[in-house]
Amino acid sequence: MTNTIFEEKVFKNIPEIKYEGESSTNPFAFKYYQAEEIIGGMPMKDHLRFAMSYWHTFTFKGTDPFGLPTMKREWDSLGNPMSIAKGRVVAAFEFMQKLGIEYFCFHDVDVAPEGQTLEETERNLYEIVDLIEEKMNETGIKLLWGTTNAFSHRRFMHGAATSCQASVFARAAAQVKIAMDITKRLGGENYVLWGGREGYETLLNTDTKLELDNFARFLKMVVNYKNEIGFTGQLLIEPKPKEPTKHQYDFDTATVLGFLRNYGLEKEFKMNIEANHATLAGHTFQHELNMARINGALGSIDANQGDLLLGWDTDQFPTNIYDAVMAMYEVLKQGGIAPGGLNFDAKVRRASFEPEDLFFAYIAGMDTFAKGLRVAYRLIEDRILEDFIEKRYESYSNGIGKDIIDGKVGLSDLYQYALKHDDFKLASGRQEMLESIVNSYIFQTK
Ligand code: XLS
Ligand code: CA
Ligand code: CA
Repeated sequence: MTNTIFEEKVFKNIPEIKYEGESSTNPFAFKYYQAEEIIGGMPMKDHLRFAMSYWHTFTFKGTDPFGLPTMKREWDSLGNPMSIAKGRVVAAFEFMQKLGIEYFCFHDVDVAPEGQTLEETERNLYEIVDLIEEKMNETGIKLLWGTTNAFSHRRFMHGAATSCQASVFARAAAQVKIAMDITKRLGGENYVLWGGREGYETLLNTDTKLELDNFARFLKMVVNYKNEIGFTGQLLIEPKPKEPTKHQYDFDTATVLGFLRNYGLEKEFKMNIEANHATLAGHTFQHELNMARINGALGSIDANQGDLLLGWDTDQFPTNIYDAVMAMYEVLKQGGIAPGGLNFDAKVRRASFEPEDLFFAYIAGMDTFAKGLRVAYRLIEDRILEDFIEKRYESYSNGIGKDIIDGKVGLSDLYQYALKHDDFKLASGRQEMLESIVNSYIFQTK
């Protein structure tokens, strides 16, 4: 069936992307990403677990709030929506194979058109899932995570799990059920819940207590269903502070952790941290990764970047090496990202409308994170930050510091101590020195 969709390969003019090393000037080659190269006892590809985002790569056509589509894709000329959907599957697997990407992620609506009824939507989905499954078996490409889109359709104008309308809550639940069934069938390693429109525009019309309680009720149903069907993947929540709503309930990692603990859900969910969402929350990417990691909640990563001057969710391909180094530093510190991975939740710019641009974008993102991995690995191996940090806090390993840590003293004891000790041994934080060392690791690492 698949061979009859296109007469030739979709990306026939584009070569298979291979590693050529740093000195290569070939735009269709990796300069840093060498899938099988061993770093710290593991191939690069297993550290990075790159995934393709189906929606930005295969359904995005270059629209923005001011403009119509700019991108003409070969699959879009296939006629009816189901043929287009099938063409996308064939093109997507060819694309991933050419780049050597082993995982992908998708929302239900990315892969199949919505029908007039839920039943028809489900039928459409399963027809496409059959083809996806066939392609997965043929290529060995795997599903990093599945999810549902409960935010685009007009029925979700007031939210999904936090909608004021119970029948919308029910519809969102039905969609999640179907998407979880599909994710399980395709061997998905995670299931993502991004809050979509779970938030508010104005408090004048919002019962925040009921909405947050309902959100938790919804997540409990997700956990119960996971157990009911025996889905063994990791459940992930993706924090985002705003956009589309003025305030999203999943604001950032700290907010989500507080919410989960409040409702007794903290053991069930980890975080899918997105770089652009971190910056929208006024944090660095590393801050969000770090907060998730130290709380045992770093599950997976949406590796993109925003434009700090534009200030909205631009979902650009990551090319900032500094951010990539510090992100991979957090990943290595946690001992790896599996069963999560690095999903490029990123889209090419509206004016980058040619198919080649999709390849250049992924090559740029994969090379940036590959170099980030190399640098972060060396930084940790040389204990550059570890030794400094250890020394910086050494006052807590003996004397009064140890008593504080061991819970042996209270305010009165410390009052007595402080009366006798005002000889504070303060040392410089050496920020600039450390920044300069990190820079030299970036410059010198091949
Ligand atoms: C939107 C989110 C979305 C999730 C999946 O801003 O990043 O793409 O990753 O629903
Ligand atoms: Ca985003
Ligand atoms: Ca995302």
